[in-house]
Amino acid sequence: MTQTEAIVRGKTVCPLDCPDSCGMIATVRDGRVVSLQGDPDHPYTRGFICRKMRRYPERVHAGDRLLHPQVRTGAKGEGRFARISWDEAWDILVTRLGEVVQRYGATAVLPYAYAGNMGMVNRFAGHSFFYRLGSLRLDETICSAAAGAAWSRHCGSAPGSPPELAADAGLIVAWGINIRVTNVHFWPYVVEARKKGGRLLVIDPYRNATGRAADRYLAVKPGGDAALALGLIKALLEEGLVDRQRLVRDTTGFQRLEEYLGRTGWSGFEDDSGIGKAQMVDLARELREQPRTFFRIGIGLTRNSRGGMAVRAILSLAAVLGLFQGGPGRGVLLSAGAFRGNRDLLRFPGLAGEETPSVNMIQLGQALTAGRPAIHALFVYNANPLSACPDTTTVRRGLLRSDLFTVVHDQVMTPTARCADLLLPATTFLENRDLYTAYGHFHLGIADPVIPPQGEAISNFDLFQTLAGKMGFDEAPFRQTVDERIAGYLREMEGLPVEAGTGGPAAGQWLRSTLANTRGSLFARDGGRFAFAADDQPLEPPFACLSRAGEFADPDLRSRFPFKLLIPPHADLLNSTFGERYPGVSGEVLIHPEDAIAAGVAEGELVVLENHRGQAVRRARLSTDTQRGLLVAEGLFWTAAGEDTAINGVASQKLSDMGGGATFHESRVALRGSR
Ligand SMILES: Nc1nc2c(c(=O)[nH]1)N[C@H]1C(S)=C(S)[C@@H](COP(=O)(O)OP(=O)(O)OC[C@H]3O[C@@H](n4cnc5c(=O)[nH]c(N)nc54)[C@H](O)[C@@H]3O)O[C@H]1N2
Ligand SMILES: Nc1nc2c(c(=O)[nH]1)N[C@H]1C(S)=C(S)[C@@H](COP(=O)(O)OP(=O)(O)OC[C@H]3O[C@@H](n4cnc5c(=O)[nH]c(N)nc54)[C@H](O)[C@@H]3O)O[C@H]1N2
Ligand code: SF4
Ligand SMILES: [Mo]
Repeated sequence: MTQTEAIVRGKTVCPLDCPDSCGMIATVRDGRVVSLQGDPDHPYTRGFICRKMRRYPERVHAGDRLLHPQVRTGAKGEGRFARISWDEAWDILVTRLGEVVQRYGATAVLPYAYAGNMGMVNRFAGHSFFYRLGSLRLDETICSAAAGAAWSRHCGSAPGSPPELAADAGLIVAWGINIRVTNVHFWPYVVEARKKGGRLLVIDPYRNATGRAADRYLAVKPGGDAALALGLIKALLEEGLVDRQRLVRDTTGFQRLEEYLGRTGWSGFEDDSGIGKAQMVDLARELREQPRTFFRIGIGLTRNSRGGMAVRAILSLAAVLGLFQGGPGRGVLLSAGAFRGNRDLLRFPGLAGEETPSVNMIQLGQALTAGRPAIHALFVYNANPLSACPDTTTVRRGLLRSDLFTVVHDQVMTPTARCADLLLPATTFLENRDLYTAYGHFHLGIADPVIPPQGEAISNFDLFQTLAGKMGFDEAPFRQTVDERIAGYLREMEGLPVEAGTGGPAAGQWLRSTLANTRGSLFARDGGRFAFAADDQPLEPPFACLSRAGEFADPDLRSRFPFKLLIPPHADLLNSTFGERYPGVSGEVLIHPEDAIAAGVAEGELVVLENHRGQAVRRARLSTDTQRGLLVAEGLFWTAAGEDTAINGVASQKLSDMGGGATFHESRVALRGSR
C-alpha cells in the first residue's frame, strides 16, 4: 500500500464470478473505500473495470449492508429479524445443527454455496467443515459442468488458448458468449484484431450486445449449435477441404465422425440449426481460408439439453480446422485452465468418515421439497439460490418449510437471506486476504485487505474455522491460517512460475501461468491428442452427433407454452449479485414485433411469462434482435419482498446432457399482458 495523509491505495482483485478477474486499485480515505479503479499494471485487464464494480464502494458502506448477526422474528420469508450478538449466534448455530444431526443424522444437513466470492480460500472455506460433519454433499454444477465435461471428453487436460492471441486473428468467432457483457476485457483484443483487418462473427439465437457490434451475426436456433458445427464439418468434407494427413498425425478417431457425417443427410443439420446448407458451405470455405481463426466459446450455449453436445461438436470443428495447433491469431478458448492446483488442499475431503449422498445444486427445489430422507438444515453462503437457482418457485416452497432451519451468510439482504432463520454478516473481498486465479485469462494474484472487517462481519474462512472449533473439530485443516492454506494449495500447483516462491506472489503482483501457450499445440505439454471419438463413457455417444432437444421439443409443453425462453446475464448484474440496486425493477423481455402483435402486447407494457412451474413479470421490449417464437429475458433481477415472480421461477430443474449442468436457456412459456 502507498500512503499520503489519510488516503491509502491498495491493489486488489475482483472476486466476482466473471472470467476477467480484474486487477484493481482501491482508494481508501479515512477507513472508507472511496473508489475502485482498474490496475494499469494488470497484463490482461489493463487498467479498466466494468461499471458494476466501479460502484462497489457503495455496497461496502451502504446502509443496507448486513453488519451484525440477526435472528428471525417474523414469519418465514417475511424478512423481519432482530440483532443478536455473535455469542448468541454461535450458540444457536451449534445447538440447532447439533439437534438436527442428533435427531436425523448429519445427512439431514445440506450446504449450499457457489462462487459469490471466487477467492480460492473463501470460496472453498466451508467444504472441510461439512466433510467433517458428514453432511450431504453439493454437486457444484450450476455454471460450467456441461462445458467442462465436454472439453475434457475431447481435449483431456489441455488448457485453452491465451485470449491475447485473438488480437492477431483474422476471424474471431464468439460462439454462445456475450463478450460485451460477460467478458468485457476480451473486447479490446477484438478491437485490436479489427484494426488489423480481422472480423468478428457472433453465433447466438438472439442479436445480443456483441452481435449488434459484430461484422456478421448468425442466428442459430437455440440448442442448434451441434447441428451447425457438424454441418460445417460435413461441408468441409464434401468440398474436399479437410487436411486428412494432419488429422491422422495429430488426432484420433476422425474416421468414425467422418463415416457418421457421410451417412447422415443434410436435413437434420439444417433443421436443427436453422441454417441452410448453402450458408454452411460458404462459412466452411471462409473458415478454411482463414488460418488465423480464434474460437471464443461461451458457457451460455451449454445451458440446454444438448449443451454438452454443442461444445463437443464445436471442438471437433476447431480440431478439423487445426485451431488447437496454435500459431499467430489462432486458438480455442472456452475456459482457460490456467493453473492446476489440487483442490483437495482447499476442501479436504479426507475429513469425511464415509461417502455421503449428494444433491445436484440445480435441483435444490426438489431436494428441499421432496428429498428423502428430508433435509432439516440448510446452510447457504456465497450464493443466492432464491434468485439464481432454476425453478425458484419450488425453492421458495422449500425455504418456507417450518421444519427447515436455514442459515444464510451474506453481505446484503438477498431474497434467500429474507428466508433465513439465522442471518450472518459476511465481509467483502476488500476485507479479506485471498488468492485469485481466473477462468478467462492466465494470471493469478493475491490480495490483502484494504479495510478492516466492517461491523461484525466475518469472512467465510473465519466463519467455518470458528464454527469447527466450537463443534470440537480439531483436525489440522481447522487450525490453518489463511496464509497456510494458500501456501498448501500453491505447493502442488502446476503452471506456477518459479518467482511465485512458496507463499505465492506479493499482493499486487500478477503472475502469468507457464501453461499459457502462445505458440505451439495446446496438447504439447501433456503429450495428448485431440480425440474425435472415444468409447470410455458408455452412456454418451462416442463422437459428436445430432441429439434430441428436451423441453423445446416436448410436444405437450409446445402446445401449452408456445414460446421458447432464454434467460442470459444482464450487464448491470453479476448473476443475481447487485440486485439490491434495482428495487422494484422487473427487467425486460425481448419479443419479436410480430409475436407481440399476435399476443396483443405493446412496447413497455408489463407482461407475464408463465408455465407449469411458475410465472414471472417483465417489461416488454419489442425488437427484431430476437427470432420469432423466441423470448429473451436478460438478468436475474430480484422481485419485491415476498413476491413469487422472479424470472427463474419459470426455469427448469432438468439437467443438460453432460456433467449434470443446468438448462437455463431451455424453458417453454406462454406470454400474456399483465392486465
Ligand atoms: N455482466 C455480467 N457478466 C457476467 C455474468 C453476469 O451475470 N453479468 N455472469 C458471469 C458468469 S457466472 C458466467 S458463467 C459467465 C457466462 O457468460 P457466457 O459464457 O457469455 O454465457 P451466457 O451469458 O449465459 O450466454 C451467452 C450467450 O449464449 C447465448 N445462448 C443461449 N443459448 C444458446 C444456444 O443454444 N446456442 C448459442 N450459440 N448461444 C446460446 C445467449 O443468448 C447469450 O447471448 O458470465 C459471467 N459474467
Ligand atoms: N436464468 C439463469 N440463471 C442463472 C444463470 C443464467 O445465466 N441464467 N447463470 C448461472 C450461473 S453461471 C451461476 S455461476 C449461478 C450463480 O449463482 P449464485 O452462486 O447464487 O451467485 P449470485 O447470484 O451472484 O449470488 C452470490 C451471493 O454471494 C454473496 N457473496 C459474495 N461474496 C461473499 C462472501 O465472501 N461470503 C458470503 N457468505 N457471501 C458472499 C453475494 O452477496 C450474493 O448474494 O447462477 C446461475 N443462474
Ligand atoms: S465483474 Fe468482471 S469485468 Fe467487472 S471488475 Fe469484476 S472481473 Fe472485472
Ligand atoms: Mo457462472
